[in-house]
Amino acid sequence: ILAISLWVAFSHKQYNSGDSLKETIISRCQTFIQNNRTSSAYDCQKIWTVFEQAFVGKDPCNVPTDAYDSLINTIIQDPICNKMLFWSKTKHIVHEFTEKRNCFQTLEDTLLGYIMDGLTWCGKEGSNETFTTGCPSWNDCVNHTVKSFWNRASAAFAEAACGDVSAMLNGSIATPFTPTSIFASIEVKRFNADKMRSLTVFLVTQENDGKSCDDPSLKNLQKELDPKLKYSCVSVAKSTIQECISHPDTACGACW
Ligand code: AVW
Repeated sequence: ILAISLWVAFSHKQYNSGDSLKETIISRCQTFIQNNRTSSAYDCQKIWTVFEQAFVGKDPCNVPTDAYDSLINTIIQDPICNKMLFWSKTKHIVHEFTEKRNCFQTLEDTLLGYIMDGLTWCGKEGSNETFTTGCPSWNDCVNHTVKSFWNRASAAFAEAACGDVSAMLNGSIATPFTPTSIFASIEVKRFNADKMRSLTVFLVTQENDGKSCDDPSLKNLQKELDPKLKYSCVSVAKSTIQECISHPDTACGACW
């Protein structure tokens, strides 16, 4: 009896976890389409099916980035040139800012990024289920199910970057341009100087950071860029951004 109860409880839990991920993904997809008047050509049910095919039945540490190619191709969105905003170690403040006004668009403000932001998922070899708990941690393996998704989605977002592009980096950490970050290791490497005109770094600083646009890691960033791209860096106090977040009516260009 104990074995049967455990089996019932266990299988029910697993069923619910995948089921609620599906509900979350489909409802986020529908919300985004309604709120952004995005083309109704996107079929949320189809997006779920294509998403699932990337990892279901696979070892959660053996999902390479290209497993998500079909998903990326299904959900492809036109980039909004001159508004694209990349970020590294500034996730919270960046999204508080972009949520309130339309000056910038991050990956998480696109349909794909919006749907997946903050979620955890994985499959299991020999199983057709989807799991949201018991998945490996981000740094446990190279071909990590969730990490591969963000690497693939970030690569596509960066390849599409066009016009005047911005990046918000963190001036309160030792290396604002960290080589191991997605921004440094994936996105910057995929910037296409034929589509892009410039990169502006907004370095978010706090009073006692001592970090400025002269930071050596930002010199490394500059070296990585195609010389055809115009590079600039502006140091912006965190309090100035917060002020702008609390006054959403301030025009984009008047924030700093
Ligand atoms: P980040 P990136 N466990 O702030 O430059 C779970 O370092 O890398 O900025 N999730 C993790 C972990 C972890 N240990 N480490 C990183 N992440 C995820 C996409 C998590 O969601 C946009 F286009 C964290 O918030 C940006 O321009 C996120 O990776 C660029 O990639 C970023 O970590 C930011 O990537």
